[in-house]
Amino acid sequence: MRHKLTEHLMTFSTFIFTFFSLSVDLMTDCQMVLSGFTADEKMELESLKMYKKHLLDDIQKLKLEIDSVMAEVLSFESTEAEERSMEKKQFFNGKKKFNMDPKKGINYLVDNKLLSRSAGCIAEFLYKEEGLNKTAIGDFLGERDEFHLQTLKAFVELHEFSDLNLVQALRQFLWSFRLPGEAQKIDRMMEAFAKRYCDCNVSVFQSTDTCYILSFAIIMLNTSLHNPNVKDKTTLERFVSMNRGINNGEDLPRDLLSKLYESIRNEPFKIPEDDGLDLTHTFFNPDREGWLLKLGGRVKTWKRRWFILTDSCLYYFEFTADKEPRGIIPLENLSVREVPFPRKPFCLELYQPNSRGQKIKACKTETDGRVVEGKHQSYAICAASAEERDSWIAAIRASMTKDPFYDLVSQRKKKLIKQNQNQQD
Ligand code: 4IP
Repeated sequence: MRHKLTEHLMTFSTFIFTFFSLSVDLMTDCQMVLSGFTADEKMELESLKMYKKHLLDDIQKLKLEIDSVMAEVLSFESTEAEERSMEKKQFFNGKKKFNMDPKKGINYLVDNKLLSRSAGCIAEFLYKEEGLNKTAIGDFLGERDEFHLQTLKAFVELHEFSDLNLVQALRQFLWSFRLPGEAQKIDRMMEAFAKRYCDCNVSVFQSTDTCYILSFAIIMLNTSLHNPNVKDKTTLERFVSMNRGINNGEDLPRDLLSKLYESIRNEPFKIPEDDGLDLTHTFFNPDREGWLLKLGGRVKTWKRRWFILTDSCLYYFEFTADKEPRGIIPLENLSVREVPFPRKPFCLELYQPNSRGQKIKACKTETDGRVVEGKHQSYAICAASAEERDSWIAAIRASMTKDPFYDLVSQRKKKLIKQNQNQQD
């Protein structure tokens, strides 16, 4: 629209200048023949001369006016382009902030009028916008307050599950974000998923709870069949028997279960890679963090390291602000206990109760930057006081026993059993 206006103004000004040049030519011709005219004709020519002068003045004024309008239009265009590039920059910043801290990122985008604070708009942003960290999306959607619940509902409703079997629907759902680590968050998201699936496929399950329980059974089946660390693979028979009576006291059709089983066996779930590029977000809400001393694996030197306990893993860093840890110790299959050390009174030990003498599965960064396997048979770690040591031991133990899936599913199963009992009474 604005470009059209500029074009018109330019055409008009070209026309004025052509007209101006023609008038000047005409007047010059008249002057050349002036000597051969009568007094009346001379007067007429004089008035023509005056008219020419007015005309020239008007043209000049018009020209100045056009110049000033043109300048205004051009400056308006460049301001608009600047504003657009500023907005683009702010939007990019908002996305970056979101990846670091989802709530802050959304507030920033809303405050800068780049996103409307409505559940629907935010859900669409989370579902469609490229470059968002899927862990951050999961964290945001898993929050408990009413607005986040509405956003989660709107987000789930953007998924179309009609005529998909449960595995196909889960594939779609689990690709749009990363399930958060916190049990209650997982619960809310899987509940919303189950509700949406049942709304899209009305006659498949007798209740949302059935869909919820079976979804977890499928996720666990996926881990069992495709995680190389799980030696005892779930068979179809076990999968069927695990899910006995979950359809309001009745069994689900064997055909359905075996179809779902085959689907997972043939193709594992594709879980989005963590696209945060660094581990920063992992350490947002650590279970515990602080300075501790750690004894080396082969060379027995004590090193002061910043420890972060989160997601059933212990990370240690040289400096608190480091983005990459020096070492990562997964706590799976480990135990923790107090241990006495000469001249180091407040020590704890991480050890493998079932495979003593073997190296603990862990990784560390060598001084040349290579990531290698850890060399420890046990980790000796020293705190500054008995109190600190004990609270680290408690936090590590709590982190080790955290199995969100197990608790969620068993609660839901209990609820179903109770409902069935009430119906029978
Ligand atoms: C090193 O001792 C440090 O204590 C390392 O700790 C430790 O690696 C090494 O153990 C140990 O040899 P020096 O620096 O005196 O050589 P950090 O990596 O925290 O600096 P861990 O595995 O404990 O991280 P080995 O087992 O790699 O030798």
